[in-house]
Amino acid sequence: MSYQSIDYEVQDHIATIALNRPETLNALTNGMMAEIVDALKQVERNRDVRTLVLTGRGRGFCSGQDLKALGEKPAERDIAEHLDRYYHPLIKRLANLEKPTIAMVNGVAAGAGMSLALACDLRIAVVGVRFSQTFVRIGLVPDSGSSYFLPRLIGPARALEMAMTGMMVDDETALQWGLINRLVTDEQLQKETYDLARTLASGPPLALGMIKREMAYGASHGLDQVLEREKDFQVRAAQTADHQTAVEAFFAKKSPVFRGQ
Ligand code: T3D
Repeated sequence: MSYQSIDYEVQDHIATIALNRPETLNALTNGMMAEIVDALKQVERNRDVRTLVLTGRGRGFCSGQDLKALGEKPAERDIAEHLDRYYHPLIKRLANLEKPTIAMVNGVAAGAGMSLALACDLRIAVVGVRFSQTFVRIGLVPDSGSSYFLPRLIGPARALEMAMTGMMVDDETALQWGLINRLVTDEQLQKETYDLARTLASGPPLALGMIKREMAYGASHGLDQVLEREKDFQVRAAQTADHQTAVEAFFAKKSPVFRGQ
């Protein structure tokens, strides 16, 4: 599939999806969401890809739903169908991808555009970045997973304040609140992101996939269930060739080479 609204490339085991409608700050259209889902399927299928970077072209990361695409009578659209058909498959596929994901947040992230950043595992953002749950500003409520991810990430009080006011959260606040992992200059953004992506791409792929699932499970289950889940995953991890070779590498005082086996 050749893409109109995104760029997709793979280099050194790292896939990059770049939203590419900069004139709208990368607002989401149905076509763009279908393309992202298609690219995510490629990331899933391609064993050569070990890490995903999601970013935007131009000065924005993503401004959420393309408001122009809603037409003249937005209140009359079938929003449930729209969410079911486009947003939910995208967010689920991104959040459930069994490979590490990094949002390289190059600029403003608003509405479902912020949800996209939240659905990634890690966020590296540029100085000057802004985040907003703009939904309320247009009389809507958070969707695309924002009300799932946001309170878990920054706590219910801050999540509610963002959702109820649509306030803009600036770069330093985002870092202080734990909305982002790192805040870097424009010049450092690519290097910091891809250094981290390379670190993740050289890790044990099977264990990394399980770590994602373990942490998500841990966030919404009790201790007894979590201990059982950890045991299940640890049994699987311990049976991998990657575990065996990493222990051998430790005693040989060498760096392990993980093969995803
Ligand atoms: O069916 C469904 O609706 C379900 C799904 C809903 C999910 C949602 O995401 S709802 C929320 C939709 N998004 C928004 O409400 C955000 C709208 N945008 C903004 O509030 C602001 O643009 C930003 C805060 C993101 C950035 O502000 P600023 O001042 O840096 O930029 P700007 O001047 O507002 O925008 C620059 C251009 O991008 C501008 O076009 P122009 O005037 O230069 O031709 C603007 O119209 C365009 N743009 C920005 N956001 C969108 C957009 N065009 C279409 N859709 C957008 N979301």
